[in-house]
Amino acid sequence: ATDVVCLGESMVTFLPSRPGSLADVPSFTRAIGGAESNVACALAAAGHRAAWVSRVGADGFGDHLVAAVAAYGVDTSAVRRDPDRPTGVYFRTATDRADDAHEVVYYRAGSAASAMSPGTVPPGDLGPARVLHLTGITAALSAGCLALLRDLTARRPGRPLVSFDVNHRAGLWRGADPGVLLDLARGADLVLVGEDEAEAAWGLRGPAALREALPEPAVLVVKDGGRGATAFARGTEPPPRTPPADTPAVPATACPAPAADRGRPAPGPAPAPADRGRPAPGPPAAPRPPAPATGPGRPAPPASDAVVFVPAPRVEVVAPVGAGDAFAAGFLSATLRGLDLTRRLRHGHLMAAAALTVPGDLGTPPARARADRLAALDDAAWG
Ligand code: KDG
Repeated sequence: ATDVVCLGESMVTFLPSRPGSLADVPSFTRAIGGAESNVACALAAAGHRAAWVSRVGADGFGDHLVAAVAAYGVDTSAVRRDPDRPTGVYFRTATDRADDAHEVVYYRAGSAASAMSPGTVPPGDLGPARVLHLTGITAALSAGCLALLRDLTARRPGRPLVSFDVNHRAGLWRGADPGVLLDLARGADLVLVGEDEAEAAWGLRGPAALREALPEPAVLVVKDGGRGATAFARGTEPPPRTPPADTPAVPATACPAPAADRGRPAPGPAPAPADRGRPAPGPPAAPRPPAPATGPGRPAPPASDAVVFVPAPRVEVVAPVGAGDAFAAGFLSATLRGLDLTRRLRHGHLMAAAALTVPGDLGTPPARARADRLAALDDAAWG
């Protein structure tokens, strides 16, 4: 059985040989990218059974993409080929200006994956799996892709645990309202969102405002770049569905933070559990308790949330693209293993650190034993 199915578009990625715009860079190196396949690759590298579901063209880029993702140990058997539409492509245009240091330029309109819809992805391609991982990128690709996400985030009995990374990409939403991402997030069990994207997409600032706007997901993780991440978890968090016989079951009570985590104040400024050098950008903001719900028709925000903040380790950032996917993979990996909330956040940070320190999307995650040792450091050693 599959642990995690990740559905979404992947693209052949071109990394610039030197900083510059598309007009200036003389050559590019081929790599692969795509938020959901990045998560699948990182999960497979961490020893989980991961599958990627998508569409690629019946072209050489599609051949390369499928082969490269499969080489990570990901099940690609549900990636279908479209003879009429191309595989998407994107370019990184790294500049040395701090304000737009790592932009992406997409060539994906009309791609094979953008033609996905509820009618074209057979339910059998999606499982059975313990977790279904989706992102907001898919919602921006086409009306059919948005309908597919609406369908997959509809609450229905027996569905897998639905994980949703908001992944607001401003370049894909020109003229369209990313407010729909909030509706989709409300249908998920586990939501990951960056503070910066939440402000850009919805005008919501800070973890407490986000939890107030998103009380439905059992777990909400709010990331604050290089500072750290805050997780809110309800005591009734559902376990990932149908644990296979050869992995330990995750009891329904195992996922919420242990009593010691509940309401724990934020530890001090980020230290380095590893030996890396960039100073933390400043002390992390203390997690604020969720505010009470307001307005008619909104469910009350969870009064019994565990709230945990874990600072990010300091790393020498080479390129930030892919770090959010790696964080999601680390958090999901620790969730599948039934670890407590603090360790789930720490595994997210450790995987993200691996992606931050390479030019491409995919870093080499630390071996599980090493990641477990680092995630088990006491707070003083970690933060
Ligand atoms: O998270 C990394 C992705 O953003 C990158 O690989 C490209 O999937 C991509 C996208 O749609 O932006």
